[in-house]
Amino acid sequence: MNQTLDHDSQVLAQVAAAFHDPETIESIQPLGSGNVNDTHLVRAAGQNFVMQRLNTAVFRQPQQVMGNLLVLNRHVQAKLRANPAELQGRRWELPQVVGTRHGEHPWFQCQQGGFWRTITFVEQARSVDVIEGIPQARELGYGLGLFHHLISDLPPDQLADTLEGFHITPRYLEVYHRALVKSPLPASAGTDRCIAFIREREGLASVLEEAKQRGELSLRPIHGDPKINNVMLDINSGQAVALVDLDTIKPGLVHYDIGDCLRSCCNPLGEETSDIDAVHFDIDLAEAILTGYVSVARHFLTAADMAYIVDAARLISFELGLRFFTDHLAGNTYFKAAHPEHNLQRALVQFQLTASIEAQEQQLRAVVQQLQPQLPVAA
Ligand code: GN1
Ligand code: MG
Repeated sequence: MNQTLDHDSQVLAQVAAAFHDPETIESIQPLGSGNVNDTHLVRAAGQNFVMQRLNTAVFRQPQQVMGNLLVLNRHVQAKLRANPAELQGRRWELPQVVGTRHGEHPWFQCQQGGFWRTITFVEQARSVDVIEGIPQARELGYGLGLFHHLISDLPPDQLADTLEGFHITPRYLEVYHRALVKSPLPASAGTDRCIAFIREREGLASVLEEAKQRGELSLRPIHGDPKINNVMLDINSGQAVALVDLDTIKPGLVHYDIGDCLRSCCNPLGEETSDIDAVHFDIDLAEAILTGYVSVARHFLTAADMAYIVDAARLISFELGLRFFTDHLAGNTYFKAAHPEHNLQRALVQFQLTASIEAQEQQLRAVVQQLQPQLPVAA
């Protein structure tokens, strides 16, 4: 390693040395574009690793996040050993927790602050921020379906609730109302547009939570953040080979995941675009994703689950817009922002996407309807 390290690099080197013999560390580089944690690629002894500082303002009990990862790993590794037919011959990986060299726990608490952990890197794979075509959409859907299938028999109560309120849209609405009252920001065309958009849709915020309370939808283990670039695709075959970013695994509704997958994959301009008016939801991509998803998820999906898929796509797009806008009002304390209007722009993108889903609701329902026959006949 280079001896003339700046302060941050020194901290990174010190953290990496908690996981690897310093003699073997070849490089440490920033990795990915996460909005919450800090992620680095560490190369040591000829192997790649992902070293992350968990954002403890978000994940207040990071030990529980690690506990969930270990529970998940045990369960999925056992399933993979049985070589399930749903793999269809593909490789499927789950990032593994890497222990510290001397510590009692598989994480490192740095004196300069921060809760750090290391996991294995999925080799020979890449992720995309913006979808590249229909066959890829099918794979992204299949990848989420396979992930859900592999954890569908893991009792959700074996997982800690590491992020209370995550994807509970009515809670985000409450937080938004408080932020709106307190925000010192002057009104602008963008903020007025967001406020009006939210006001017209407050009634839809509880659609999934009410279905859960009525017992129509049930809690299952979920990924929590299966957005497009958290699905790893094999660099040669293009097949989905892993879902990464496993910190939000916890009990929830699969609809949060399906909605997040649809909103992030069917927005061909991507969530970081500044061309707000051109944002749209591509229904052909949605059809391919859902076809891939249902082809494996049909083993556990019910007809009631299917009935709420379109609501989920609309709701999770709306919810993310609401979360970005609330953070803009609160001074960008949750999502990393590159400029003061960044979270406002991101919110407008999600709201435009929501409107596009609403405009195509009937066609989307027809897409879901036509996938129903793939479900096994109820006993
Ligand atoms: C955050 O940090 P990242 O990019 O993996 C957020 C997700 C959002 C996503 C939007 C814990 O994920 O819920 O969908 O940004 N994660 C958390 O890009 O809040
Ligand atoms: Mg994430």
